[in-house]
Amino acid sequence: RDARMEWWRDAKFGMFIHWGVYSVPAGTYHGEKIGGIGEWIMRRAEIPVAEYREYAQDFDPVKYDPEQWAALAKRAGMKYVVITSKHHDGFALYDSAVTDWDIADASPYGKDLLAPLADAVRDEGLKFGLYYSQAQDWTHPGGAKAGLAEGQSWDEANKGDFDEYLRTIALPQTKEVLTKFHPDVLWWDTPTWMNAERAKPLHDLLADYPEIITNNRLGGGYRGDTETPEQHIPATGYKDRDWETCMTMNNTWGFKSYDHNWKSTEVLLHNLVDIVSKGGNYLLNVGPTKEGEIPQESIDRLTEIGEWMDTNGAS
Ligand code: FUL
Repeated sequence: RDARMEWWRDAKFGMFIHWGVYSVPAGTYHGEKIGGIGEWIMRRAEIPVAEYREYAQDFDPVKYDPEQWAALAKRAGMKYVVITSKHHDGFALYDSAVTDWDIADASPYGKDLLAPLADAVRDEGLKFGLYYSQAQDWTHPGGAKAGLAEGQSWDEANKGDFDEYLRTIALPQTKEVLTKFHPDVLWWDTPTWMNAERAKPLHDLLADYPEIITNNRLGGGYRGDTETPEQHIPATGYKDRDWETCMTMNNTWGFKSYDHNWKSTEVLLHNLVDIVSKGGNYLLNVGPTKEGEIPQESIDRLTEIGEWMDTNGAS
């Protein structure tokens, strides 16, 4: 089989990181707890763009310690890390030339978050991957909005032409993340409003990166390299397809201050063994805070998984 997939198949276990401006409201809007996953708060509460942008003023991760994060992934026996370069709220965790809605221009932190993590992760001998929300974007005009018809929105400020959004934001930003960080994995998500014609230019960018591994969420019929069951373990795996179950440790990907529904270490280990025995990978999520800290509950569990690895894991 495909030599390009070899490291990924051997990896079995990776860290997913959902981090962004949504860690500021952390699940609460105007004193009200908003249901659902934390990184969807803008969409769920239909927060106006101007108001959501203000959260970035409070996204100042001075405690961010990429070496610690990379060491934690390594300690847990993980072999790769995939972080959100831009999630559905449109906010980029690196300095993007095509927008000021990014960590360098819109936050007091004022500098790229991704290169230091890429370096730390690779220094630990792990692979580095990027998530990029190519279709949904709730800030840049024209970006897709799940649950709404094309062109519809809750706010005039993010209405616009989807094709223009793809041409002026998604395409150049995908180019940026590929050229700046040379990710080993590119993780597309939610192909809302996509079709074959719209997906093709994004897909074609990958031609210059023959080693890169992509998932099945670009849209337009592109299946990528991997299936991505979310929050569940397929009963029998997938025939003739590589696959990766992504899963949260509590009930949210992005940090929510009041979500304490943590899975036990025992359950996480059981999931890992179940997935690996069926030929898949386990991409287990952490959702750091606005200060840049991985929740202690996640650190505890990953450390305990590392202890289990010492006696039961393959090196
Ligand atoms: C989903 C997204 O909409 C969630 O916010 C999260 O990123 C998950 C991994 O994929 O489809």
